[in-house]
Amino acid sequence: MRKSKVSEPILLLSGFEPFGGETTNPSWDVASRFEGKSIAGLMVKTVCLPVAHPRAARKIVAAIRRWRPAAIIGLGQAGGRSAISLERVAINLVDQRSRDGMRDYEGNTPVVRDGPDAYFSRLPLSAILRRLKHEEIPASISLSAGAYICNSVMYAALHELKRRPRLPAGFIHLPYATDQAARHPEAPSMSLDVMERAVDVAIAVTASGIRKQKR
Ligand code: PCA
Repeated sequence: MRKSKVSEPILLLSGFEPFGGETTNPSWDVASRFEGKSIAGLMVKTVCLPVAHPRAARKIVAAIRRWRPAAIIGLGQAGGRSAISLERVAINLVDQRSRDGMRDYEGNTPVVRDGPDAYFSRLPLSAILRRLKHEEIPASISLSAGAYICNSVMYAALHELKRRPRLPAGFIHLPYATDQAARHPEAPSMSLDVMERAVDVAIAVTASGIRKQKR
């Protein structure tokens, strides 16, 4: 990694503020390490999102309009998962009832009114998974990004990009970081350094997919 040139295409990398009683969120702790870095010809711009609907979805859409990125990767914490989760699908549903302290949206609020039921990730998930396995980083493809704020951000980004179908965009959930592990002794955790390596791989593989498109 090196400092970037201004002319490089942008990869927008998002993370989240802490939520649910945590004081940190590995998604932002990892994302913020990449701000201004150049990886495989893409310059990384980061944005930290609130864990709130609809503010998070609005903020990612505003960042897409502002930075006009060539690729987007969203990061979020999925406490309890044991591996890097490459999300395959985002659904048009925000269900916040199960979360303590959050407002009750009666269950079935759409992310985007009258939007399609779902969007599929446009990241090269199989290629990313292969590279992560090669690096011996635990990872898997996930069929559910949930129905909470991470899902809403993935959905809102893909909806915003619906007229740019070749632009790679998607979402990756991260386990608890080791600094959170003491509060969750039963749950798996991963070090921020390993998660950083995983995100670096995801960015590099995404960048190489863009280069292949151009050939
Ligand atoms: N994880 C939550 C919201 C923010 C985050 O980091 C989720 O999975 O929806």
